[in-house]
Formats: sequence, C-alpha cells, structure tokens
Amino acid sequence: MWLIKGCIIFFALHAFAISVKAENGHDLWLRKQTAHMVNVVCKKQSPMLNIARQELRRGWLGRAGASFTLTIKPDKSIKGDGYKLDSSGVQAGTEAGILYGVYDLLRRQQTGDLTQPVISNPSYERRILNHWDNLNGTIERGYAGRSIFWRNENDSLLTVTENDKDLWLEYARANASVGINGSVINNVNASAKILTAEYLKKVKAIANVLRQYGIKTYLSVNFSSPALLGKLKNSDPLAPEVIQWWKDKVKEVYQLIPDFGGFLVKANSEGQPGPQDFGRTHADGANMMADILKPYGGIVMWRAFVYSSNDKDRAKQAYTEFTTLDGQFRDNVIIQVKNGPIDFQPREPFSPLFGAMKKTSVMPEFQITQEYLGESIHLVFLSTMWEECLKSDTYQQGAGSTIGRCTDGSIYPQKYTAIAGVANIGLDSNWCGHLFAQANWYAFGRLAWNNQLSSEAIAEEWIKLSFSAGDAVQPTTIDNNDWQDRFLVPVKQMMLQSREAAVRYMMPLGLHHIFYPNHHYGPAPWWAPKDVRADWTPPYYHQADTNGIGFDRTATGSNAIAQYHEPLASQFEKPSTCPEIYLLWFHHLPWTYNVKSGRTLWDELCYDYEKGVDEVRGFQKTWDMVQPYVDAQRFSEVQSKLRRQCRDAQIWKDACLLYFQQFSQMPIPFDIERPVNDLDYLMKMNPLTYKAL
Ligand code: GCV
Repeated sequence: MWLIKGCIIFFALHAFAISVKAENGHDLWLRKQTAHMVNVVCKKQSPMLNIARQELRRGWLGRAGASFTLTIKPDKSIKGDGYKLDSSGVQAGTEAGILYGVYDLLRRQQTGDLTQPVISNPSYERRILNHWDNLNGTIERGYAGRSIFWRNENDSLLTVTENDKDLWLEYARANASVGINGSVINNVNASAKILTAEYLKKVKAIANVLRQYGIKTYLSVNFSSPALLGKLKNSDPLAPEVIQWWKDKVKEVYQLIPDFGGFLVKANSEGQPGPQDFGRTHADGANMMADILKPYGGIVMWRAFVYSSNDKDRAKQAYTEFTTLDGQFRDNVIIQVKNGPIDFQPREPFSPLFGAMKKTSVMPEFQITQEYLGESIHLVFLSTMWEECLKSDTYQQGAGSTIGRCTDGSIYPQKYTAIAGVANIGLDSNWCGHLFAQANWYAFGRLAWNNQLSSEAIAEEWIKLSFSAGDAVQPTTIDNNDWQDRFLVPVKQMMLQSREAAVRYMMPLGLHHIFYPNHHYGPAPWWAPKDVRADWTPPYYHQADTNGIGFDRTATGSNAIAQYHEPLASQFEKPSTCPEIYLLWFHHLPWTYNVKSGRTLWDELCYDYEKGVDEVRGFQKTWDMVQPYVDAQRFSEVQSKLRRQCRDAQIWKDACLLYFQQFSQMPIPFDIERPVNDLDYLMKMNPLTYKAL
C-alpha cells in the first residue's frame, strides 16, 4: 500500500514538475543563477561600477568566498572599452570596460570556458542597434510585437511609466552584456516629429535609462525637418537659415542629452528626402550635419542604401554614387553600408563599396530582424551569414583585406569605427518573437565586439547560457556529458545549418529578391504588375525565360562585376570560376548548363530546393528529440514554429520549381519528392496568411 501511495506522490510531483517547468524566454541569455558568495574589491564608487558589483554578486559561479578586484587603470594593451581579465579581477581604462569584463567573466564561468588571462578589445568602437520603430508604436519589419519605446496616440503617447523604465533597463542590461553600446531608437524612415520638444523629452527619458549601462542614444532624422518642423521654405543643406535651424536643434538635443551619439540618415532613398532634392550631393548633406555635431562629439551615420528605378542594375548604384564622393566626407561621417549590394537577401555577395572607399569611414549594416529570412517564424541563425560577410576578402589592399579589417580600422585609419544591426526586438514576452531569434541579437553583439569570432563558438555560448542540464524534465538523471551530447551538439548543428537551409529552400545558387511583395515572407517569382516599377518585381532579379535564368552582371551584361577588385572580378566573370553560391547573381545561364556536380542547372536547382526542405524536416526531428531537455513552454513554442517553417519551405520549393519549370520545360528529377501544391493555387494565395487573394 505504501508503495502505491509513494508512486502516486512521485507521479503527482513529477507531473507538477513538468507543468511548472515553463519559461517564456524573457530572461534571454541572462537566466538567474544560484550564485556563490564573492567579495568584490573596488576602490571607486559609481553607478556603473555598482552595476558591475551587483552583477558579480548575482551571477558568481567561481569559488565561494573568493575575492575579485575591479581596477580602472589605463594600460597600453587595453584599447577603448577593452579589458584585461583573470580569475582575480578585471582591469580596464573605462567603467564600461569593467562592466564588459565582468559580463565576460560571468559568461566564462557559466559556459565553462575558463581560459585565462584574457585581453579583450572591441573590434568596433560603436556597436549599435538600429530600431526601425515608428513613433506610433509599430515597427517596420518588426515581428516581435510593438515598440518597447513608442506607443500610439490612444495609449498615452509620450508618458513614461515605471514599467517602461524597468523594461528599458532590462533591454540596456542585455545589450551591455554582449557589448552593444548604442541604440538608434526610431525608424530610418524617420518622422520629423522626433525632433519636436515633446518627443525629445521622451528621448531624454530613454537616454537616461540606457546610459546606466553605457549605451548612447542616437536618432534617425528626416532630412526635410527644417521645412517640416521649422516651416522654412526648403531644407537645402547649404542655405544659411537651414544650417542655423540644425544648429539650434542640435544644441537643444545636447542640452537634454549631453552624451547624445549622433544622427542616422536615410537620404534620397525609397522616397525619403535628401540633399539631392536641392541639387546637392550626399557629402553636402552629411557634412552640414557633421560640422554641427562635431563640437559636441556627435557623429553622422549616412546610409549608402540608395537606388532609383532608372538604372539598369540596382546592385551597382550605391557604389557608383558613393565612390565618386570618396574623400569628401568629414571625419565624423560614417557611411553605413548593408552587407550586400541589394538588400539583406538570404545570400548576396558582399557590397563592393567595402574597401573601395579608401578615404571615408565605412560601417557594416546587418539586419537582425528577419525581413527576408522567415520573419519570427523560421529558425535561422544569422551569425553564419554575418561571419561570411566579415570574413569576405575584398582584396582592396591586397589579400587579407577582409570586410572586417576594412571597417574596423585595421587597414584604413578611420577616426570612428562602428557597426549596426537592425534590431529584432519588440514587446513580445521573449523580446524577439522566436526563441532562436534571441541568438541573432546575441550573435550581433558578440561579432560587433569581436569580428573574428566563429559562429560555432557563438552558438555554443548562446546555447549554454540559454539552456542547461537543469532544465531537463528529469534533471537528476542527466549529467553534463549527456546534456552536451544529446542537447548541445544537435541543437548547435541545427543552428549552424539553418541559414544555408533557408537559402536552399528560398533562393539557391545566387537567386535573389523573388519574394512576395511588401511582407517579403513567401515566394512570388511571378509577381510583376504593369504599374509597379520593374526593380520592385521578382522577374527583374531572376530574369527567367526559355533560354535560362539569372541576372547577367558580366562585362556583356550590367558589368556590376567590374566594381569588384581583382582577382574577384575575373573569378566572378566566368561561370566556371564563379562560386556557385553566386552563380545566378552574376550570370544568366541556360537551363542545361552543367554545374560542378555534373548536373544541369535545372536539376541542381531542384535538388537544392529539395535539400532545403529536407533539412527543415531534420530540424523538426532534432527538436523533438531534445524535448526531454527543454522546459515545456519553450519546447512547444519552437516545435510549432518549426512545423510552420516546414510547411512554408515546401511552399517555397513548389512555387519556385513549378513556376520556373514553365521556362525550363524539363522534368523534376524523379528521385526527389513531387510538389504537393498547385502553382495556380500558390499564385492566388498570400503565403503569410494562406488567404486567397
Ligand atoms: C526601413 C528595405 C525594407 C524597408 C527598409 C529599407 C531600408 O527596402 O524593405 O522596409 O526601410 O530596406 O533599409 O531603408
């Protein structure tokens, strides 16, 4: 009888344990620890040093009762906010450096990476999130709920509550823990309203919170603000009254926020106003602002994302426009360049502007939010994509002129170095919509700090910080080795494979921008209404016809290849030497063209789509197999998103193969799965909502 009773109690407790083991992901990679006692020694007191102290007490996993010293003292080997770390303490030249060192130490204690001592210096001086948050609380390309900074008119627009401040503080802490030290808190498609006195009051409140963790606040500004707000007759950057307007405005901003970081500007791009509206150049516009910001230590991040419909190849335009201005920008202007020449596609060759602007500071812009990579539905670890970009060799100053080195001051003497990531953060309880999207925020911070890190190391860290053997349904039956083999290894493998899988089921072999319009979620290679400009339609990019497929960017085509430095230009020029991952980016080739595997181009395309879908099915299995190691809530959320990802990967494959088959007129190889959706149906439904058009 006692045995039965015992069993009932055991199962009841066990069931309870399962049901309470739920986590909503809000703690990110900073989950609560059962910390040991630590004696923190620090001669100085300051709010930031107090945070460092508090973090050590909250997370110390070293020897109980050990002492740990925080020392602010310059050292030749320490640069900027870098630090020196060993098991007895951290030394840095700045308070922020101490904080970063403390986070590094705690991360090492938690992940078991106790290699010491360490000297760690940031690759980029400014490591910045760009929030595309609109002032009405919506987020352009945001998939994790509404803005954490802005609300709509019906919701006490500009009030700042204690809850707001608490959330901003959590946000700032998460950023600081990975070394991010700047936030642009409004959309680059900027409303002029951000510079009104009432909005600036709120900006000040946000800056006051972010500053506590060493984060500078920046604003996106609308180039026409002098006309829109100041009621001037225009916003010509060379007009004295316009310059005076910006001077007054900048003064007002710095009176409120003395450590304000500067402006981010999207000018003469996608309908945004800019200096060209007044016959001036990008340099005229950027320099006018830079001169005004300079006395305050502010910078201008001027975006190179410009294109117009009158050019034959959108991929060439930023390079053409900006290289001619090289040397004309002030030293506190940084040109912000997207990783690829078009627009954050699942795969692009790097933008040829990197390394080509030799007398101008340039900063990379990555997109953390998954506009083109499955929103917050698909599991895609973007670190591998950014690593690919940062490690790409531009050859601009000989072999080894990687994008990382061309932008971090190693090759060109930039006065300021910076890197930006378009944030994927919203009010969702887990911040990013998808649990694994948190890994992209994390990875951006880690790469911004150290652009040499490998995605594998980053994925491993993130997994170890976000999950643990203690999360298992029956933690007592699992030892650490077991957890590593059965959880860490397969989940890491899934993450590392995920971006390549997405490229395969969306647009393999260099295909690009064949997305459904506006939301950019699913496929629409056919979409080309007559009244829409060609460079906003997929056929402009894939150029499929009965002769073949791909965009000819060779010397006989648009000649975009000439924008790359040798030996890349020659390598890209010939299909036989062009890396196959970029084949259809640079070449229009017959369907029967033989690729390196010996297959025809058409067959290769079919196998790639098939493989991409199969890989996602594999991710589903991996995740189901690790169920015993994950709490119920996080497990089921990811499981259900993977189901949707699988359905939609199948849609990608079916839509693209059935559509392109109309031109290739070749059979889908018989050893791969047949499409399961009709093209006619796919062409009539919205792939995000599945609703008929
Ligand atoms: C903020 C793409 C996106 C736009 C975005 C733009 C940009 O075109 O679709 O939503 O606008 O890039 O980076 O400025």
